Amino acid sequence: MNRSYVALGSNLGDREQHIDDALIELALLAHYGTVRCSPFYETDPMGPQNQPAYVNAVCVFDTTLDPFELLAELQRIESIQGRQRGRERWSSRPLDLDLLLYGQRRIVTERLTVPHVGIAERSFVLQPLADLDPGLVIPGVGAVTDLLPRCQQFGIRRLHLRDEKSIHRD
Ligand code: PH2
Ligand code: MG
Ligand code: MG
Repeated sequence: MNRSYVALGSNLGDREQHIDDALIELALLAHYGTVRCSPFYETDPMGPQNQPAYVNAVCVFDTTLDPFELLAELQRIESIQGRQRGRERWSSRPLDLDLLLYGQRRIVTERLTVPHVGIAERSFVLQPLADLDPGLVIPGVGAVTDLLPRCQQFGIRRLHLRDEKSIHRD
């Protein structure tokens, strides 16, 4: 069993609805049918500035999928929610799911890098990680609470708390 942290982002359409829908899909993958999600934040865009603000959050769940199977599932969920791949880097998207952490694993391949490459630099990732798990240490990188005050701040505004999502299977 591996504890996985996934970042969620949306800046097109009904942003919060996209993230809520993704949380249900992720709960279907999660071993106990449960994902725990951070508060939602509205955040200024990183990269091209001629795009709408994002809603960002991070969730955590346990999974028996290996990291590459999990990555494929994240891409499947992005595409069912209208994401078109191969567009301009850092452009607007209805849903972005990034695998941030997978247990204590460090993975560097062409398809997947874990911990996620941008994890230590983005307040819209570190703040929700710290909300979920204040004691979290990112393998090979450091403690989230040490990284947070030093990272780039993207004007993040807390929206509201989310309940834990649980899917009960028979
Ligand atoms: N994601 C991007 C590009 N820029 N900006 C914010 N604030 N939040 C994001 O999730 C984000 C971004 C590409 O993945
Ligand atoms: Mg991203
Ligand atoms: Mg992505």
